[in-house]
Amino acid sequence: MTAPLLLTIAGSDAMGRAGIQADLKVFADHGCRGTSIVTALTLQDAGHFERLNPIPAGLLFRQMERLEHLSFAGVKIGMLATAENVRVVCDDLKKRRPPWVVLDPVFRSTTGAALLDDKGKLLLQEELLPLVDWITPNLEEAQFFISAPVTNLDQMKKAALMIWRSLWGDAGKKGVVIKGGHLAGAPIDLVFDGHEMKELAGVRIPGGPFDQAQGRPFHGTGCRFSSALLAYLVAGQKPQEAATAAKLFVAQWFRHI
Ligand code: PXL
Repeated sequence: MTAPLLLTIAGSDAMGRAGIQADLKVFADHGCRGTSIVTALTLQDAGHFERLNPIPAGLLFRQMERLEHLSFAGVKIGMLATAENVRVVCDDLKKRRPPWVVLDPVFRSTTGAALLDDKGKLLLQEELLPLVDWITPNLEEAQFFISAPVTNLDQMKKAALMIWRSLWGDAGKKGVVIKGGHLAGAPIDLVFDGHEMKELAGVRIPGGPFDQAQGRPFHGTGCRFSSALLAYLVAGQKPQEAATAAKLFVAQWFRHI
């Protein structure tokens, strides 16, 4: 059997910690073949985000056209940068209808830079979310989607339920993982597949991505988590198991860099 073919639609991070470079590595780590479509070029190094350069929507569309003949087992969507790019991706998904789509909303870089414009956030919520299967918002993104504070586990549970219900009704394979890396206490992620709510406990690793004491913000965990989640879903794992495996995979990565 040939390895599953996956697509990442995301920004470029020349350092390879985040974005398409990271996604392609994660796909390969899980025995998948990978293709990529670039939405933006970032200029950054560790801890310093200099500039976001969105790819014009027409050029994004041209990249998609070149891959039109391929049939993907799954698509991961990361940073989109502009509302125009969100629109192009929506149109492509409607045509392509891939079996699995995982969306990491990516509103901001770890250093705080905006990675999606305001119109883009609204369009993503209204038009893109209903087209995908799994979404992996952090606390800030979940808060935007429900227009209410999401700063503790209780609020994360309410948010997961609200997001799921507002998007998918009773669709079966869809779900949301709210990433709690920015919680005040232990970093707990919350997985909700429409049936079961599961907490994924984590530990704050000294020097790791959410260790505020380390001084240098550390990026790439969100990209890797969503790409690994896609690979496990495509491999046929149950969503709750896929999310658990993805969290473990990311934890192993940042222990070793
Ligand atoms: O972590 C968010 C993110 C996503 N995609 C790219 C990035 C970043 C953060 O820097 O560079 C390409």
